[in-house]
Amino acid sequence: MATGSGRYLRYILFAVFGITIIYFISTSSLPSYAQPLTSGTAFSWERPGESTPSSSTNEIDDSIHLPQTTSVVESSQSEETTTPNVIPTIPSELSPPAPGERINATFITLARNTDIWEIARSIRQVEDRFNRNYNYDWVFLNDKPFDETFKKVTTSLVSGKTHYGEIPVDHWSFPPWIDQKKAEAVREDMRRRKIIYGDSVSYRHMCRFESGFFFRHPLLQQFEYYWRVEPSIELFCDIHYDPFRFMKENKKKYSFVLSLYEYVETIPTLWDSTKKFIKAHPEHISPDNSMGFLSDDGGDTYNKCHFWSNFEIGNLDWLRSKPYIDFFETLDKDGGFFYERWGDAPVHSIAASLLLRKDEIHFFNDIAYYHVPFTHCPTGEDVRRKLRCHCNPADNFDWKPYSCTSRFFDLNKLKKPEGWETQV
Ligand SMILES: Nc1nc2c(ncn2[C@@H]2O[C@H](COP(=O)(O)OP(=O)(O)OP(=O)(O)O)[C@@H](O)[C@H]2O)c(=O)[nH]1
Ligand SMILES: *[C@@H]1O[C@H](CO)[C@@H](O)[C@H](O)[C@H]1NC(C)=O
Ligand SMILES: [Mg+2]
Repeated sequence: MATGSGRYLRYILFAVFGITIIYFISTSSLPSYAQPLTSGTAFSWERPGESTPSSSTNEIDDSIHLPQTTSVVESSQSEETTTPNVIPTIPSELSPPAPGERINATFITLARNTDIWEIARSIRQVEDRFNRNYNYDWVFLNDKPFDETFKKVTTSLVSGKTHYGEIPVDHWSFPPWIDQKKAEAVREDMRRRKIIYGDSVSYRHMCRFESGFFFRHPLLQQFEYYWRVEPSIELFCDIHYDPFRFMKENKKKYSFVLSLYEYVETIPTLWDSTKKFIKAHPEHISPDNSMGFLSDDGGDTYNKCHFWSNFEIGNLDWLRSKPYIDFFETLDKDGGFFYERWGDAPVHSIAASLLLRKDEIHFFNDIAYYHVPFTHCPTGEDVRRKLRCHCNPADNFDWKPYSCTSRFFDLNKLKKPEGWETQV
């Protein structure tokens, strides 16, 4: 009996204690933390003079990119002690309000389901540094169906619309003219010589797909420009303008941030196929081309220079054009994607250098980028400070001997950014 009523008393004490705790939590000031982010009052993207606190911050229109600092300060005064200062300063000159117009463009990522957390990192950085204010769409492609986790996580991270597509089998397999035995022998040989990805079948499908097919996927037909994003990249600086718009307004078709020499074992006969193409299709070669970027002897031999294609912003209509397709098909027929290990970087680079005018290729000094193992950190302290960069300038690869970027500058008679000599 005594133990029974003791237990009863303990229940009551627990209940009272529990209710007290719930009361404190529900009346504490914690929720006001989140409130400004959703209510649109303390954290406002409204235009001066406009006050529709319920309007969605996700809509793409020109009103969302004009942070109104005075209203922020005023409305947060009453909550001074509990509300974090989400817009601490007047927007700097280099983060101007994004204008309303959007380009017909998308981000594009090729990935496996297992890449989810690596691509999540990349997306977060692209969003934080740029896309949160622009809300461009993002297309994801895979040779297998994407799983629910992949779709859920990426949809929650991307501020624009997300699209998920499967790659048609034809675009991710051996074409009928490839001798499978010969291809297998090559892989075995490359495995013994320890050539990176040399024994991989899927890596070859990936390189062929990126070279000749991604831009023809139905999900990309609706777009004019693309920005390729790979897993585990980093962006070190704010992007203070719309690179898509820059590309369009300046009639650029292809762009890069890093360039280097290709590993020769992977492309021994790529230049032979290229020369064959030049001979067969002289009409496709631009009169003002960048052969000087690719060759030191007027086109006789390839110097292995290429733009590093894990970052690229480019024009899809150019890739879908007859000159590019004719080039890709010449290479594809020769079989080097399987009999060697041709990468999409030299393929895109040779095409851009031969088919485009020099001034259609752009180097983005102000997009700071890392993909293992190379870093592009903008040259020029002033730029780095204004763009709030967090890369170490000593890591910048641009002016090192193994980079081809100096060559690009010389060929185009561009003035190298101040301070480049100190990084050689
Ligand atoms: N769906 C799919 N995507 C792939 C496959 N292999 C590579 N990818 C994607 O293709 C892109 C390039 O592949 P990576 O493995 O990053 O190749 P890499 O950049 O040359 O080498 P790393 O130094 O390993 O990054 C990445 O976006 C990958 O997610 C594959 O078999 N299936
Ligand atoms: C975007 O570009 C694609 C490819 O050029 C085109 O087919 C499509 O009509 C364009 N969409 C808009 C809205 O302009
Ligand atoms: Mg990669």
